[in-house]
Amino acid sequence: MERIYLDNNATTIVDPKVFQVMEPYFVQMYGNPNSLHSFGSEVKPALAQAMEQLYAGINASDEDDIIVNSCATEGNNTVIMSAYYDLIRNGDKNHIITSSVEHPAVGETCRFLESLGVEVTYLPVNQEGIVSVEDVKAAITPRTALASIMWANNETGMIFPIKEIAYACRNRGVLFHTDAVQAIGKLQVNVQDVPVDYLTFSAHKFHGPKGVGGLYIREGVPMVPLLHGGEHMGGLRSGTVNVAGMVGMGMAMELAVENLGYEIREVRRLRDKLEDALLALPDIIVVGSRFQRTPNTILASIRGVEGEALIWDLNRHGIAVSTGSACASESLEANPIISAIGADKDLAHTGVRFSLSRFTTEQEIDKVIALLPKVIGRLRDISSTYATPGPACQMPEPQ
Ligand code: 7TS
Repeated sequence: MERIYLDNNATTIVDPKVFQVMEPYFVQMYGNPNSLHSFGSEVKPALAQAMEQLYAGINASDEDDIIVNSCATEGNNTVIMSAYYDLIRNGDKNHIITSSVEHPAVGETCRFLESLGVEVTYLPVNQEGIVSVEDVKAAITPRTALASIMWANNETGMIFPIKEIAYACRNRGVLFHTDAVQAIGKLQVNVQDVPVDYLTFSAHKFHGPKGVGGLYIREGVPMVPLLHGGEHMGGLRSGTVNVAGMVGMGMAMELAVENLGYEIREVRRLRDKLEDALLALPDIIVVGSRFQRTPNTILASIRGVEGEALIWDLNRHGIAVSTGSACASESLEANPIISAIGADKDLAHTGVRFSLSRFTTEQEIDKVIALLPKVIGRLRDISSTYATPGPACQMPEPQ
């Protein structure tokens, strides 16, 4: 059976061009780049090139740092724990601002700091699923050390007003971090234009390998390392660098920038085609305006259909979608985003996320479009709630 992968916000296929540049660094050029012999020195040019590709990809300046690490979870933990060690434990701050819809790599790290006595504000999102600049401004106090707000949400694809939030933080002397995992390759990410202090990304979300990520740190901004050891990455992240991973991430970043036009035009066109087909069916809503979303993402709420049930049915047909974050989906809890936007509780379990990539074809989308009415119809036929929706099952009116 031909399978169709529409879960690209969870992870992506490694671009064959990325795989090709990584291959020599396993059995041919396997030296430790810190070694003084030729095995070590021969890998260095590729690492330097990868670094250049990363700097160019986000338009970082030479004075800024980019730490190559293991994943976005590590990058997010590094920034938040650094604020704790530097400004809270050893300073006079005691407050962090974040949103209620961050990935657990931010949310759970903040919760851990709460257990150590740090005050955390979890800003709500509006019915479009967006954090407002005004809310960020209102939450800042003289004791705020850091604000951490994602660039784009992984479940809805909604794009947050990061430039305005970054300026609001800078104007009040608050360090600002953004988790840009879902932005790279889907939106223009330019740290000259948007004054973030820290930014995290992860290669496997933009057709690079798993287990390698990056943390951008603006020049002059404080950073206490999470991993201490052999002074790799200028002492900011010790541990022998994942050479093949870094080379692959560099190439993946270059290709992400190169393909951004295609993503914005073609991936969006296919996404919109799928979204239009979904919305043509009765009782389906899609979270957030498509114009304020990453070009590849749809979070649909299908009344009367359990998200998990739809996933299993589609999976039987070889189609991969998700209920939201794979990291949280084993818990079978109500989709926190659909809860956060204020939908009634009958809709909380109905979220299904479709996320495309530049490898998604029109033929694949057409197949999914042809199948959806049948699968949804069957699940609604056996639903105990769909036949008799009561008055409590209404979506809230947009404000
Ligand atoms: N931040 C965001 C916004 C993410 O979407 C993810 C993964 C991470 C951080 C973690 O990245 P990692 O490199 O540490 O794995 N998000 C998802 C998702 O939406 N479904 O599965 C994983």
